[in-house]
Amino acid sequence: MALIRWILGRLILLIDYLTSPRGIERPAGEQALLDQETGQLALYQFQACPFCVKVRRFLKRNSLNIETRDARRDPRYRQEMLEQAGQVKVPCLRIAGPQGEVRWLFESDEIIQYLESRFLQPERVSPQSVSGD
Ligand SMILES: N[C@@H](CCC(=O)N[C@@H](CS)C(=O)NCC(=O)O)C(=O)O
Repeated sequence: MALIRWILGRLILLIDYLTSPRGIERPAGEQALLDQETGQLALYQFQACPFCVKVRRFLKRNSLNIETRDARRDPRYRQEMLEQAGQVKVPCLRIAGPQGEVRWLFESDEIIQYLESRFLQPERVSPQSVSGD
């Protein structure tokens, strides 16, 4: 079973590599501003998790530069998730607010929806407006 999972994982990574989206180009100033805002976020993930691949492809397609943290390979990140998010389930978006407050957002679809509404719509939501609140 572990072997099948490993093979499937490699296959997902290969397909992801071969069909990697290009990303969009923005004016430099606009991208720099966006990078500054997304600097408050981090995506906790596993490399070969299909839900994580989905979110990473979304980030790439939309040129959202968000730090990715591998919670399988790096025990530090795994521990952070356990202690602060309450579970190790990926993908999970760590959202730091302006006062240093931290929110953890689970579910790939929720993460994509949050990023879309915060960064890709003309009308943006505030950093703390996480659905499910
Ligand atoms: N519905 C969730 C599914 C997430 C999920 O099942 N993630 C798996 C990895 S693919 C996980 O974190 N499992 C816990 C573990 O492996 O420790 C989503 O769309 O994000």
